[in-house]
Amino acid sequence: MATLVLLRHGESEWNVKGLFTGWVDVTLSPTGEDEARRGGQLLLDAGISPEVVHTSVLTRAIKTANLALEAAGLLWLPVRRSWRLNERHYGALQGKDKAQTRAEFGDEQFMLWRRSYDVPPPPIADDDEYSQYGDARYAELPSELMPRTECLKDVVDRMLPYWYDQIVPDLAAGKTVLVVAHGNSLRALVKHLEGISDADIAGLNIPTGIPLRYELDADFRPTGPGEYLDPTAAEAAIEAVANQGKK
Ligand code: DG2
Repeated sequence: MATLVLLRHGESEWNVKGLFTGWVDVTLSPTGEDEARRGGQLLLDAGISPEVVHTSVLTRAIKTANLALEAAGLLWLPVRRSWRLNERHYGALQGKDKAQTRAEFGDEQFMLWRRSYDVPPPPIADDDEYSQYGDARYAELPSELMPRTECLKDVVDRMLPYWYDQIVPDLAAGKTVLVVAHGNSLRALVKHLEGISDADIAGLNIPTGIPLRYELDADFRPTGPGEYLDPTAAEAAIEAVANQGKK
């Protein structure tokens, strides 16, 4: 038995503006900072004490982890980071307004790009102002692994090696693990953990800043459904994520 806690970063500046973000490295909004601190307090109140932390290499997840850990008195914990926990690369949609995109392309195409399992948005050009091509943090990423767009299936494929190689060994050592990542990289992980079908994953939305706890069995499968540490707030926030792009 091991405990795994998933935490989507607090609200980002682009979440507030309603822009597709993906790999664009935006920071937290003031509300997002508060959400991150509250996430740490929720861990503390629930008596959950992570022993190791994994984050993406994006500022909004890193800051969220730091603020949550500080609130929980755990800023000293070992932290590992990987691009494999990054948000889904949103391709040419990065920097675009979600509501405008929905109005321009229609509900069906918007939802295909946003929530289908295997339809990626068009790729981003390397010279686009919102491309990550040439970003120093990906210098060691072989060029063929550097995404120009991703669907959720691509995220599952690049996230799972990190799950098996880096996170599972921590769980196998009996450690309580905190993963701080993103709406879609966490959807990919929850899909794997709960065995959600390619069709049903479209209906799963993850709110910002509310820890989601799993107890795992010896095969690193959940013994029951994931449990949000503030279920009432999670319910409303999940609805808000689902409705993004509707104005
Ligand atoms: C959001 C998710 O990512 O957007 O890339 O726009 O979790 O890093 O804020 P996050 C983005 P949706 O897929 O929910 O539209």
